[in-house]
Amino acid sequence: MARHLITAAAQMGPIGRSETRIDTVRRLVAMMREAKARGCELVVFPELALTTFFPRWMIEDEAELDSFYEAEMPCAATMPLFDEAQRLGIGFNLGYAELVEEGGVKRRFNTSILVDASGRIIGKYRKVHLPGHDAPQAGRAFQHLEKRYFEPGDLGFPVFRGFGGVMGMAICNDRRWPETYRVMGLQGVDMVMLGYNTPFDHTGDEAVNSLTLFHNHLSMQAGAYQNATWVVGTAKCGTEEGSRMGGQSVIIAPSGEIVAQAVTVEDEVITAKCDLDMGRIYKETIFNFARHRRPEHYRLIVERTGAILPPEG
Ligand code: CDV
Repeated sequence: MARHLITAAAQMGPIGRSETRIDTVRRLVAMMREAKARGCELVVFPELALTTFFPRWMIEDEAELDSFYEAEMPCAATMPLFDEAQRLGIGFNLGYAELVEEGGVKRRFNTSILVDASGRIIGKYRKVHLPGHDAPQAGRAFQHLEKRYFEPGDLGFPVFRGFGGVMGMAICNDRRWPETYRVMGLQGVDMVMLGYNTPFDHTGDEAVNSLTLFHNHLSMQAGAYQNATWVVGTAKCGTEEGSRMGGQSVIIAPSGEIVAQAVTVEDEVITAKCDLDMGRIYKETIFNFARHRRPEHYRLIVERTGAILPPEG
């Protein structure tokens, strides 16, 4: 039986610092309804989709910092999203800042969840690759303090059965690392859902910054092709509190081809009919991992040299 999953990427324009969860959830619900009206069974929202991208600021006041996190999922403010998903019969992937208290100690993660069409959470992922710094950097108009505000995810890269396939999640900077896709590829992933917030000024080097949108697609298209998986990359974009962020949300096939792409830097729903069996030809031929991967050789090379670079001299 064909495994088709009509999927939406629900890109978001900027979220203002003072925008309430209620306002933001209303925007998410509107896009969820549009996705459903266009026949979708799954909608993928961005990283930190409930608030502005707060790691751009040094926030000293703990209560203020906590206000950007969710201590409960769902809570009263996010419940309308779950209720609407259940009413419409559509699943979703949502990124948010997660606050957990363990033995009186606060732990903070950059998290995403996968919710099925009955409104039930069936998967959780915590961002592994945290870019930026743990302290403010001099001379920057905007900071990138993810290393201060989150700890690296402790759940690995799990995959989940749902939506007729094997589903995986990644968050923003994870998309630039081949290991992200490969760990899920080794578990037979059919679709990687991935939200991002990518400011254009992240390196301080104009030449590199000007390649921001190219590198965005390059990394996701390579990850899709090399692991024979669909990738749904959803941006939060536009000029948010003065910080310009890249859009170009995409749905990418296991061939590495882009089959849908956003054309605005605002709230925009793009959709594609994703054949979850499309990756099979690649998984059985060029990327048949069992037949062609040589992990024992990769290990030997590292063991012999003690490093990946050849020794000097
Ligand atoms: N939110 C992110 O992880 N953003 C990074 C930027 C800072 C490079 C990204 O990889 O898009």
